[in-house]
Amino acid sequence: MEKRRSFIKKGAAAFGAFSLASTSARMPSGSMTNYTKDAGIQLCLAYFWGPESRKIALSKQMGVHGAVGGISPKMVGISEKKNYEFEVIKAVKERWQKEGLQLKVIEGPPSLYTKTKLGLPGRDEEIDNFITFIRNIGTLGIDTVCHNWMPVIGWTRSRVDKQSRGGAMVSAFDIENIKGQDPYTEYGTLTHKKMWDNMSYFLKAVIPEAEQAGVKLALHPDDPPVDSIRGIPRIMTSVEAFKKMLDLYPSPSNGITFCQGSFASMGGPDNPVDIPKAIKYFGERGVIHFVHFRDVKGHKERFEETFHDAGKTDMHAAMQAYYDVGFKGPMRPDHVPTMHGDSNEHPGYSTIGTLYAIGYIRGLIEAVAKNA
Ligand code: CS2
Ligand code: MN
Repeated sequence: MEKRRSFIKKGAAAFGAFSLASTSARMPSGSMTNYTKDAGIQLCLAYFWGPESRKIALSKQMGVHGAVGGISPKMVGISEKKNYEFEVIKAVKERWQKEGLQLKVIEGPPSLYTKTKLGLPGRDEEIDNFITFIRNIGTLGIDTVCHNWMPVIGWTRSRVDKQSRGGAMVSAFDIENIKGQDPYTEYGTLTHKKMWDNMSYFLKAVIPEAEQAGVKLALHPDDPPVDSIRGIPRIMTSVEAFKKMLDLYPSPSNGITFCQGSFASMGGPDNPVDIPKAIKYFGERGVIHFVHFRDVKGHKERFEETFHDAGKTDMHAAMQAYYDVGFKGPMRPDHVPTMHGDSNEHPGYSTIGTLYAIGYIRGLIEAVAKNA
């Protein structure tokens, strides 16, 4: 009996050792040792209103060191200079470094040129300045620019205080609300073809320079992705439109800001965009240079923004798609709900909402990467 008991004990011990040995040999899944933080994705926050000290402090506590913003001469005390000039861009880059952050993507000025998008006199000077800007950021090692093709009226909503989960406030859009607006802006109306012609003219002038400078342009979808607003046509409003844009000038420097919320609000109630499929398609083409990871409920003519875990998209499947295509570029939470105790002064950019979003995004990345 004694012999049998000791055999079982030895057997169990051996088995235990074996299973431990085998898992240690196999590096147990879930171990931190062989996990690259955020699976190599560069998490960033947007600082469109300058170096906000509370947001910077929270970013560093979260270990999120990427900054996204525009080039503001005023921010660095050189107001007399232009935002595309080397000295200004260098000072802005160094200002973020001083805060312990790295300017990863330029989103906002100077990449918002109206005459270029509308094809007005003076566009060539705008394009020349944009090329100077591209050359300068390339020299300074900033390699991604988020731009958009929404002249005059940028991202727009019907309201920014819609009640969401637990009383948080989100932005919402209903096309009925804009039909009553003044029909036209000072620019009157254009055709969609004219907007495409202007896009082609711009890409032909700028993409060769961006290639030379090692800079990637990442075009953001029109938001909301409706046909036109107050006479200004919107063309970047579907997956097909992005395929057409890419084919206007195929190049690693001509890519996309995959704003997931904007893509999720494309299509009608019965033909939503398949987000993981779109990520896979554009990701396999190597043209997703920047991601805005957010979600909505609804469709192009009527939607509201949501908490990252409460929208229409399977966010885990979306993150799985980024992982599967090997996306390791900059990603930011984009718009978030304004949560209790936070101001709604900058709708979509509440600090508390951003904390929740970063935690959710990081958790999703880890879940995907550790189950790969
Ligand atoms: C946003 C942008 O509409 C969107 O999805 O990413 O509009 C962004 O908030 C603005 O470009 C900031 O200036
Ligand atoms: Mn966006």
